[in-house]
Amino acid sequence: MNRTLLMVLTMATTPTWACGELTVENAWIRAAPPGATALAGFATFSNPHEQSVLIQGASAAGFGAVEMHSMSIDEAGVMRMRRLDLVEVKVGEAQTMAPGGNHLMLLAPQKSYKAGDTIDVALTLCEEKQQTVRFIVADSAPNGEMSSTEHDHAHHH
Ligand SMILES: [Cu+2]
Repeated sequence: MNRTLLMVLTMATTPTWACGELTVENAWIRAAPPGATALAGFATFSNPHEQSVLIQGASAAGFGAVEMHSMSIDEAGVMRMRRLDLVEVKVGEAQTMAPGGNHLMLLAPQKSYKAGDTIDVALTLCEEKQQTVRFIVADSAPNGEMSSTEHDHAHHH
């Protein structure tokens, strides 16, 4: 976590952040062929507290690093991923990480995973506070949801 950034954000808006755990649904990691250098994780986070909760980082045993990324498609149609230092989960507004949008990027796996395996990811929510979330490895979203981006791609191919 970038301490300077958090200080700037805090001074700019003077909010107080809740430090409690998030409600997590549909936590899954897309199955990838052996030798993949990164896996993408998705979930829907909602906030049962009275102030925003900040996800400030993540880590997982068996991976070199876990980053939070946004994804967009530039004018040339090329997918761009950008690293996020913070993801804010507002009260009453679910933060959805789904294919085509924000996601967790689990880098440098030390072994390969197959559908049905589970991976525990520790989210850093505030100083000294972590929440461990169990993700299931799957070929597609467990609830069958399809992001708008995926939907578009399905029609174009
Ligand atoms: Cu990414």
